[in-house]
Amino acid sequence: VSLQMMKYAWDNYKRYAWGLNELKPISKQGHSSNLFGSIQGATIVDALDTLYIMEMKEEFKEAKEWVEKNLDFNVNAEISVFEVNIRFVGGLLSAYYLSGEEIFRKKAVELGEKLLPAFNTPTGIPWALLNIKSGIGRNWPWASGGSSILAEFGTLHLEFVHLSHLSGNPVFAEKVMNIRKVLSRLDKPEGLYPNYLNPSSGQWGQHHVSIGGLGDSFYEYLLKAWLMSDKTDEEGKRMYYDAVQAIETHLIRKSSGGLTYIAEWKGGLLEHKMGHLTCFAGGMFALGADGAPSDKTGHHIELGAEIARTCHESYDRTSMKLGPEAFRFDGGVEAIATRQNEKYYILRPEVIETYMYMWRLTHDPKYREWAWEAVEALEKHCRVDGGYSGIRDVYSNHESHDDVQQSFFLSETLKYLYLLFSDDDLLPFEHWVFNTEAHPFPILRKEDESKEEKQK
Ligand code: DMJ
Repeated sequence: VSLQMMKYAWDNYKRYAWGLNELKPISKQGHSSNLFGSIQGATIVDALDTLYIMEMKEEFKEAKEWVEKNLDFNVNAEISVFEVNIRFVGGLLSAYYLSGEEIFRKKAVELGEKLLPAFNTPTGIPWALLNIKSGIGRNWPWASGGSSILAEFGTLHLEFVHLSHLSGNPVFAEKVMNIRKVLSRLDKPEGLYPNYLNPSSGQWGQHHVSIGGLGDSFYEYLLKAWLMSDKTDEEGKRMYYDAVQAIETHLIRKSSGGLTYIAEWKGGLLEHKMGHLTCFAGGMFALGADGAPSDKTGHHIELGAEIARTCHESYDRTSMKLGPEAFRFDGGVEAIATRQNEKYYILRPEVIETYMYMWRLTHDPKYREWAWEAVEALEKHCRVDGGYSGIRDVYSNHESHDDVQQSFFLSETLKYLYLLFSDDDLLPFEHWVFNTEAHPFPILRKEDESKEEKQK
């Protein structure tokens, strides 16, 4: 089924928005997001590996040809360093590792080089936004007194380690190791990492902590950096398990109805709200269970299972059976969105991602059943004439579509569904880690490194 869904999403993109960033499936035209500036083709690059894994050979070939002929980074564009890294660098790297086609390696390294000026700050903590022609960077005007964002500068590590590995140029890995160093030296309030850090002063901004938006993939990349290094990156490992300990103590709570959730922390006060984005953490806890201290392994799996259950409830308690952007545990509700501007669903993957990890790690059939419910809901409410669209209010009885087919729907949501209903030996966890946009990167083996050393 996810294969047919992919075909439908792709064919419509091709028909109405080929070469543009994303598709507007209702108006049947291209959608341009300012995250990528004037870089084009986000859906193509994000979808490459999904096409490859699903063995959609014709489509992969036409996507590759588009990359060869049209993917151009010599543009005057202000881009989001984080978004371009996870979708474009990540998409090109995984396309290279899966297919072995040199063009993807070349483009990934070329783009990586364009991103380097973002690190020209007093601390080396990169800017959020960068003009890739002039090399001038700045931060989001809304971010706490000129701060950079934890989930943005903390989600470069996997890609940059691979860029050094593939180019032979250590500069990429040095940049992200320096981010690590700055973070590990800083004092952390209650052991927690605030979402805002000023790249000039090296001081935290507002003490807001979140495992959802603004924080999320920083934690994910600590764990995955350790896994991707063949478990040699001890610092990443230590920082991950210490952070999870602090998150458990200060952020994880149980509702009176028995649902475990992860709250947000604002200068010591809890906001009892969980974002759809936060739901990825169920999969992360389960993936990290193996490396936890031996008496904690079962506990981390259990935590993953409880988050999965809570996120499933957030879907089940809507009329469309698709989860809202954020749901609350206060004012007499549990796992329900109470504010109008939190009731939307934009084809996000996090809940299905967690089902996929839980399925692989436990083989409890309920995760496939829950994923199937999501497939039915997507088909019923999000599939439209010109592709798949997000929904403005998942509690309503009639759909109001947002008219965007997000590129992560093809790279993540549909890929995770496909993996969930495939055998475990398709991209097995022993060999691959997924970046935060679901692009698989191979684990870098210790033996291979020492072999390379010898050859030198
Ligand atoms: C994706 O771009 C990535 O998963 C990112 O980590 C968070 N936001 C979207 C999906 O919701």
